[in-house]
Amino acid sequence: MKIVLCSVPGEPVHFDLTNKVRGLGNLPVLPKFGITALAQWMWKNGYKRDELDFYDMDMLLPSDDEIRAYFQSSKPDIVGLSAVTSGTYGRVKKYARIIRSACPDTMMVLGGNLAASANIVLKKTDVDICVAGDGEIAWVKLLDYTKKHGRTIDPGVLGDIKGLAFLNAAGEFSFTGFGEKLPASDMSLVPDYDLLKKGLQDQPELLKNYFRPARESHWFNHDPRAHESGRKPNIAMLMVNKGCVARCTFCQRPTKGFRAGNVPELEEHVLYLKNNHDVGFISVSDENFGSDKKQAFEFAAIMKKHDMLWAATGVRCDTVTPESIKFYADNNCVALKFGIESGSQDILDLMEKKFKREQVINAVKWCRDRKIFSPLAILFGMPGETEETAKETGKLMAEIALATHSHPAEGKDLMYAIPFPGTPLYEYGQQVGVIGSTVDDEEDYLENVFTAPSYKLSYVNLNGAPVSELLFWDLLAQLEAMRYYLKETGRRNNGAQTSAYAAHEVESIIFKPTPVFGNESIRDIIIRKIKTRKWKTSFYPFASLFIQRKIIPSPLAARVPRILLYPIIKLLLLLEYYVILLYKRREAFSYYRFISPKQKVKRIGEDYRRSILSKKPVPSKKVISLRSIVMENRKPPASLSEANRIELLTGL
Ligand code: B12
Ligand code: SF4
Repeated sequence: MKIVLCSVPGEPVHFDLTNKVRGLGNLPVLPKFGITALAQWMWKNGYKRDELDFYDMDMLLPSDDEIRAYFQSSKPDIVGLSAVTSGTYGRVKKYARIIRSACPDTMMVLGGNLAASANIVLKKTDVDICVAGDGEIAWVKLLDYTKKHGRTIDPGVLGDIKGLAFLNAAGEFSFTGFGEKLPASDMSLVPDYDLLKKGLQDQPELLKNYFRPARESHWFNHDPRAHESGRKPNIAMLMVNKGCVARCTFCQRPTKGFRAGNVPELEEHVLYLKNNHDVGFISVSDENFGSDKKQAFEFAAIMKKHDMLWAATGVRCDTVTPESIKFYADNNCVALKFGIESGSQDILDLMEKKFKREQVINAVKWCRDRKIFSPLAILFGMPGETEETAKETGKLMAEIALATHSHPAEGKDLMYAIPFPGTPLYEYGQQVGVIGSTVDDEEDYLENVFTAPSYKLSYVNLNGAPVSELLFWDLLAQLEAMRYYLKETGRRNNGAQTSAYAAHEVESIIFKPTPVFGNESIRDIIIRKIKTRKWKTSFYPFASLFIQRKIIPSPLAARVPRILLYPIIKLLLLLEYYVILLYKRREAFSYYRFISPKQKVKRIGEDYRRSILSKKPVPSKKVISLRSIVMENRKPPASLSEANRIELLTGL
C-alpha cells in the first residue's frame, strides 16, 4: 500500500512561500510530533517503513507545481494531511485541490486541530474524511479500511471507527465521536528523526531547522552556563507530557486530559540528541509541564545527570511550590513560562483557569528569586473584559515587578484572545451572532480571521466594548502598572533604568524592552517609508508605537491625572484605527474586520454595572465560567447532523 503523510504550513494562503525558507526563530521548529506518532503506531501494527512517505510541506514550502509533480509521481492510495492549527485552512483547501487533480482515486484524510471545523473542511474542500482528537488508532483503522474499500465512503463500516467525521450519501455531516486515546503504555512522545529527515525529501540539510544555537535564544542565553565552553551548542524541542489538566474556555483541547511521558524513553532520546545533533539545551513544549510532579522531578533529574540546560514554556502556576522551583533550578532549569492571562479574578474564573491571582505572583516570584527566567503571558479581550479588569491586570503586573525587584515594563507577552473552533469562546461568538453559523460564514472566518496574529489588529469583538475601549486595554494595563509601581516605589525610578531593576543582575540581561513593533526608531521608520514609498502597503501604527515607547515608560506621564491623559490616548488610538481602516478595508485578509460587528453584543456584567451607576438594587456579581453561559444559551439541535456538529464544536 502507498501511504503519504504531509504537514501543512500555517501561513495565510495569500502569502507567497515560494523562494522562502522556514524562518529562524528564538526556538527551533517543532518536530512534527503528530506525524511521527501516527507513523510509530503504524509500525507497531504491521505497516512497513517503506510503505510510508512523509512530505514535509511545512519545511519544504513547495510551489503548487512541485506539489502537483510530487503527487503525480507518488500516486498514493491514501494521503493524510496534518493540519496542526486552524490557520492552515486556506492551504488545505488549495493543496487538496492540487492533490485531487493529480490523484483522483486517492483517499484524502485530514487530522489535527483544524478537524474541529470538519463540517466546513468536508463541504468546501476535496478532503474525504477528517479525524478529530487523538489520531493514531483512527489512522491505522482507516489504512485497513482503505485497503479494502478504496476511496468509497461506507458509513456502515466507518461508523464503527471512533474519531471520524465524513459526509454520508445525502451529504449530511456524520461524526463518530472523538478519537480513542492510546493507552499510556503505548504512547510515545519522542519523535523519529529518521522519519523527519525522510520528510525533507531531496533537502536533508533542512534538518538543521530542528536545532538552534542556544546562544541566540533569550530563553537560554541569560544563563552564564549557556556560554560555558564544552557545552553542546544546540537547542532541541521535546514533549514530556501530552494534554492538560485544565480546560480553559479559550483554549482548544487537542486531547482529553493529561498523560505523562515515559521518562526512561525520554532519557534515551535526550542522549541520542546529545550524541547525534550536538544538543546541550532542551525546550519542553508541553502545554502543561509539571502536573505529574513525580515525573517532572524525574525528568529534571535526567536533565542534570546529562548536563542539559532546560526550559518549559507551558506550566500552570498552581503546580509549583517553592520546593519544586528550587528542585528545578538545582536541576538545570533556566526558564519557566506560566499562562497568567489576567489580573482580574473574575476573568480568570470566566476562563476556568482554576487558580487565584496570588498563586501567579508567588509562582513568578519563586522563579525569579532562583534566577529562572519567567516572562508574563497575558491575554486581553475575553467577554467580560472592561477597563476595570484591564486595570487589575496592570496592578498584577506591578505587584509582580515589586515582588521580584524587576520593572513592570519588562518581560511580558501581551495578546488578545482569538476564538478557536472547538472552544466555548467560539461557540459564544456564534451565539451572540458575531461569528456566523452557515458554512460560508465559518469558511470566511477560517480564511480571513484565524490566520491573523493574536493581537488586537485581528480582534474578534465578542465583548461588546466600544472600539475606543478595546484598543486601549493592553496599553491601559501597562500605564496602570507604571502608576502603581511608581507610587509604591516612591517615584524614585525612571523608566527602565531602575535601581530595583539593576539589583537583579540576571533580569537586566533578560528583560530587554519588548520590541512590540521591532527595534527601529520612529524616525528611521518614517525615513524608510519615504524612501521606499511603501506607505499604502504597510501602514505603521505610529500612535501605538509612540504610546508604547514614549508614554508608558515615562514617570512624568504617570503623574498626569488619568482623567486628562487617558481620553487623549484613546482618541489617538481611535484616529489610528480609522486611518488603518482606510488602507486595509478592501483587503481580503482584513485587519479590524470583526472589531465593529454589526450585531450589538450585550456585555457580560453590564446589568451589574448599570445598577451600580443608577443606584438600583444590585444583581449578584457572581461571575461564572463562559462554558456555563454557552451551555445555557445552547438551543436543542434540529437534526442528527446538527447534533454531530455541536458535539464536535463542544470540544474535548
Ligand atoms: C506545533 C504547534 C504549532 C506550530 C505548527 C507548525 C506546523 N505547521 O506543523 C506553530 C508554531 C506554527 C504554531 C502556531 C500557532 N499555534 Co500552535 N501548536 C503547536 C503545538 C505546540 C504542538 C502540536 C503538536 O505537535 N502536538 C503533539 C501531537 C502529538 O499532537 P497533534 O499535533 O495534535 O497530533 C495528534 C492529533 O491531532 C492527530 N493528528 C495530527 N495530524 C494528523 C494527521 C492525520 C492524517 C490524522 C489521521 C491525525 C492527525 O493525531 C496526532 C496524534 O494523536 C500545539 C499544542 C499541543 N501540545 O498540541 C499548539 C496548538 C496546535 N496551536 C495552537 C495555536 C492557538 C496556535 C497559534 C494561533 C498561536 C498564536 N497565538 O499565534 C498559531 C497559529 C499559526 C497559524 N497561522 O496557523 C492551538 C490550536 C488552535 C487552533 N485551532 O489552531 C494549540 C492546540 C495550542 C492550544 N491549546 O492553544 N503552533
Ligand atoms: S490555556 Fe493552558 S492551562 Fe488552560 S487548558 Fe490550555 S494548556 Fe491547559
